Amino acid sequence: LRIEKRLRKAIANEEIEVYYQPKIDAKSDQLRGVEALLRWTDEELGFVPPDKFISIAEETGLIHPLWKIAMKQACSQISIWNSQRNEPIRLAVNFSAKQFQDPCSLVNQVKDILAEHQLAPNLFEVEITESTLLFKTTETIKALKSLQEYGISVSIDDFGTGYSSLSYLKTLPINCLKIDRSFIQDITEDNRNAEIPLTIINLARSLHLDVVAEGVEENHQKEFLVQNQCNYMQGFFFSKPLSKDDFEKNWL
Ligand code: G
Ligand code: G
Ligand code: MN
Ligand code: NA
Repeated sequence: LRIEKRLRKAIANEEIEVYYQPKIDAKSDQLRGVEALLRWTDEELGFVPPDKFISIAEETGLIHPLWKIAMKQACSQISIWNSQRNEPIRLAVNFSAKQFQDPCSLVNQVKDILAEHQLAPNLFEVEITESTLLFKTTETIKALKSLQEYGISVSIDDFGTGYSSLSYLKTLPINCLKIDRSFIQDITEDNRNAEIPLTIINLARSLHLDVVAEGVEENHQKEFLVQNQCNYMQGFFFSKPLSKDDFEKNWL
């Protein structure tokens, strides 16, 4: 309850900050885009881990205003960075299942915010978890379809940890699978325990989906993923999520 109160205040005063974690193109070894991840340090509570405040936000209905902060801050920042670059940076934002309860208005708000910041829809990605799809209401699917038709790409986050049925991967509006980091961290120096990442890479390829590896921490994991034609990589090996200033210093 105390956290909820402080969170309301933090949202009202925009004390929540977006951090950016690079996604690397495995073919070119270049920066492809970033995932926006929220960070909150409260005067009284100190640093509050995102897992904690996001689940509270989901329970209390604060997830939508929180998402709006993430969207506006990140879109405005990416737009500034891209105006100074030849190769644009793509932006991925996490969407919570709860937000698809009013899908029509969600889609319109996404379109409005992108337009407001002049961010091309094909540079924007929605990350949802498998559980979002499990709700599988026709409404959620319609919303994802219309985002996709608008040019936005849809990724399934933490893929492999939920209860995905393979049949829905073929029919649902999805562009990309993000292999959960637990599977990447299992890959040993001699490439043992790589069956699951390999299977997901092959599954993605046969369904014409992109595939991202999350949680890449070691060089041998990177090498394995590059060799096996994973499209994109993300993880502490390349960079942890960075504040705007640190991202500019290290990546621009
Ligand atoms: O690095 P990290 O500790 O940021 O993230 C912890 C969890 O919080 C992850 O599951 C991540 O997806 C989630 N998360 C971070 N930012 C957001 C956000 O803006 N919206 C949602 N729904 N989840 C987020
Ligand atoms: O659920 P989602 O994938 O959106 O969450 C991203 C979370 O993963 C963030 O908390 C981020 O800090 C964390 N993360 C990103 N890269 C790595 C990594 O290489 N190792 C570990 N342990 N966590 C990571
Ligand atoms: Mn994510
Ligand atoms: Na993830």
